Amino acid sequence: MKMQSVIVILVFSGLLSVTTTLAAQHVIGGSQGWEQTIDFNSWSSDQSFKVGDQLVFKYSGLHSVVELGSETAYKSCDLGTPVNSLSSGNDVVKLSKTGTRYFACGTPGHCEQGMKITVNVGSSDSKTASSPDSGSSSDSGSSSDSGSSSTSDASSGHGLRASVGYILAVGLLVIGLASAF
Ligand SMILES: [Cu+2]
Repeated sequence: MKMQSVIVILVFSGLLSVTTTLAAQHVIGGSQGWEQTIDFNSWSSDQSFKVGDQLVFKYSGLHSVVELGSETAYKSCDLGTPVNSLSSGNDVVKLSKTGTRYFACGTPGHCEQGMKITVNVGSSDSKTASSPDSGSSSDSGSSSDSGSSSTSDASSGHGLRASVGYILAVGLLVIGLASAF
C-alpha cells in the first residue's frame, strides 16, 4: 500500500512536468535543416509557432544564425545590428512571447540568396485545464489503508476522479500495475 502511494505521487509529479513541457520543438527546415536550398517561408507556412515553443537551427559550419531586430533589416538583409548571433550548429531559440521574429544566415551572401525566415509566434492555446484541485491529494494517502488490492481500485480512483480524465486513466493504469506487485 505504501508503494501505491509513492507511485501515485510519482504519477502526479510526472503529469505536472508533462503539462509544462507540451511546447513543441520546430527544427527549422525539417530534416534538411538550416540550408541554402530550402524555401524557409514556404516551410514555415505549414508550422504553427506558439509561445513556449523552441526553434532548432541545425546546420554545417558554412552557415550561422543571426536574429534581426526589424522587418526592415530582414528585408534588406542588413546584418549589421543583430539582436542575437548563434553559431553552434545546433542552436535552440526559445519563443518566449508573441510577435514576429526574423532570422537570417550570417554568411555573406546567404541571406540575399533567400536563407532567411520570419517566425510568427502566436499565443499558446494549449488547454491547461488541470487547475490545482484541492482535496485530490489529501485522500490519496489514507485511501489505501484498507489493504489488499481488491479494494484499492475504487478508493484510490475516487480521489483521482477530481482531476481531468486522462489523469484518471493513467492513475487507474498505475494502480492496476501496483496491485500486481
Ligand atoms: Cu548560410
